[in-house]
Amino acid sequence: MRKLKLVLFSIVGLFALQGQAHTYLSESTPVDGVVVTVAPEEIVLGFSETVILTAVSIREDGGAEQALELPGESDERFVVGVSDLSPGEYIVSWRAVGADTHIVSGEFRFTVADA
Ligand SMILES: [Cu+2]
Repeated sequence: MRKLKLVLFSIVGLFALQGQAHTYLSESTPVDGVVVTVAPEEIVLGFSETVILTAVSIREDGGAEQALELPGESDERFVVGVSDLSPGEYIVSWRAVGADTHIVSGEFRFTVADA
């Protein structure tokens, strides 16, 4: 029984370590969930470590996805241009390859309010 507990603790510890090792999005502009009154002209994505950004797209909620132009280099922080965002709710989706070669992805949303 004692051995089993030890094994279980080891497994839990291993998962915790792996979780920490994964790259994650540590900051974004606009911030997830925010309501802005001025439409942003750029999207900023900041990661916990250097990544290769492989895809960023934006879509208005219920609308078609629009791929955004990627900055080429690997980096921790990326500025991606967007243009002509009319009032509405937007979802930014991203995908990147972390330093540990794992593929990570996620999304965040923001609302452009009617002026
Ligand atoms: Cu990882």
